[in-house]
Amino acid sequence: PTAVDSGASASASFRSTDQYSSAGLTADAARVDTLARALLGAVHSVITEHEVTYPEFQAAKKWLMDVGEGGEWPLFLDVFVEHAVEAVAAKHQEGTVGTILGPYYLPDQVQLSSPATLPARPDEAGTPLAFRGQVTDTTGAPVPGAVLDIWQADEQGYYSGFAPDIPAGNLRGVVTADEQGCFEIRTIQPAPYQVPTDGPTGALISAAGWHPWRPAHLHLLVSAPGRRTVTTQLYFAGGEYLDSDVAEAVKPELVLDPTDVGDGTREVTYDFVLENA
Ligand code: MBD
Ligand code: FE
Repeated sequence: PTAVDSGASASASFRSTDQYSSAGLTADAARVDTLARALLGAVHSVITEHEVTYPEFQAAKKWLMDVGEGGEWPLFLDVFVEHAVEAVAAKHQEGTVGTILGPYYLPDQVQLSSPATLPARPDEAGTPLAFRGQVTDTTGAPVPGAVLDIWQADEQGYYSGFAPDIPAGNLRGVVTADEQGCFEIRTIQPAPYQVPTDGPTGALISAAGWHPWRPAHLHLLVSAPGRRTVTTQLYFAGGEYLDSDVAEAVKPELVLDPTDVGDGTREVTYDFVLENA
């Protein structure tokens, strides 16, 4: 998939998806003054310290315009900035450790009950994965009827809704756990994700000599009435890019180590703890 297919599609989704909403933010001139002044001050410092030239300033301006016109702001900001925002939020959170949401969440996917199999193509490639666990509260009590909204890339690293030729809803689902908060989700192991190399975000990455990869991951929103929703991602032990995620969103608590059960299927258990809202 090209940048037009993936990075840019995230712009349309961003504007219409509750999870990305800034509703509830109140106008506060003092806060805007503080943040805008600090941000502009940081930019001015970079220019002064590194003696940024006019051609560099104009190239940066063109690149910023390209990111907007290409619809890649959600992609760029979630890859390079969201981890810092998440770290601030995490300071005041209890329960299971989370990480960034990223640009490829889509709401209103198929509703399933545990044990569930994520929608997949008849010939979906990839190692089958059985993912099980239990959702509890901070006292260890089961949370009945918890919901796991899960989405992932396929074995080529592409997300449905953000790549051509993948059916809508593929490898996405909203799974309700049982009365004990227990769940089982059958899917395939995703592949690492590559930031599209043909858009402005990819152009920056290659101009800087960085690599464009995220380690393979499952995305989850784990929720229940009266609890704070956990936004997280789970990674795979031994996988590539775990130590060099371009989005800096890996945490040691989030690395799964599935075991092969013999028939080619891999199994893993991971429990979630939700704090009260
Ligand atoms: C992804 O799949 C992702 O999870 C993030 C955080 C950024 C870009 C692509
Ligand atoms: Fe992702």
